[in-house]
Amino acid sequence: MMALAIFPGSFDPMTNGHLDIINRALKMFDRVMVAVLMNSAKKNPLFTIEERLALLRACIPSDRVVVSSFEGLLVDFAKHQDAKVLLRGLRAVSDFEYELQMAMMNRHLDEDIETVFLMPKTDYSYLSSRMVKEVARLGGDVSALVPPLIETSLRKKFNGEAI
Ligand code: COD
Repeated sequence: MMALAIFPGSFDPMTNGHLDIINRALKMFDRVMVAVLMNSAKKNPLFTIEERLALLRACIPSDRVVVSSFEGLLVDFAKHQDAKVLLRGLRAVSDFEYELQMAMMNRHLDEDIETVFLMPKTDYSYLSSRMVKEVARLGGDVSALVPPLIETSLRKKFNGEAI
C-alpha cells in the first residue's frame, strides 16, 4: 500500500504546475507531503521559507496534503517520515537528465525509496517558478500560471510590501 508520497522542492513560489502534480498524486496515494528544502543551494530565494510554507498551505485545500520543510538529505527525511516514494514532476525532455541523476543518487543512498514521475497538463509543461518570477517582476500577467494568492504575493514582493 502506497500510503504517503513526498513531493520535495524549492517552491519559490508554488505554481499551477506544482498543484497539477499534487492533484494527480492524490489519485494514487493516500497522502502527499509537500517538503520544502531549507538552506537550498539555489541562491537568493524570493520568498522566505516561512512565506513559502504559508503560501503552500493556503493554496492547497486538501486535508490529505501536509506541507513541511526539511534540511539535510531528502532520503533521510523520507525515512524519518516512513515514506517510500518521492514524487517529481517531469515537464519536458530537458528535465530528464537532472531528474534521472537525482533519482539514481537517491537510490544509491537508499535502495528502498522509489522516485515516481508524473507529467503535468500540457498548459503547464513550460512553466517554472523561475520564469514566473521573471515575468511578474517585469509586470507581465501570470494569472493563468499561479493561484490568485501567489499572484498577489508576487506583486507585493516586487513592490517591496509585506506579503
Ligand atoms: N509542471 C510539473 N512539475 C513541475 C512544474 C511544472 N510546471 N514546475 C516544477 N515542477 C516539479 C519539478 O519537476 C519538481 O519535481 C517539483 O515540481 C519541485 O520543483 P522545484 O523546482 O521547486 O524543486 P527543485 O528541483 O529545486 O528540488 C530539488 C530538491 C529540493 C528536491 C533537491 O535539491 C534535494 O533533494 N535536496 C536535498 C539534498 C539531497 O538530498 N541531495 C541528494 C539528492 S540529489
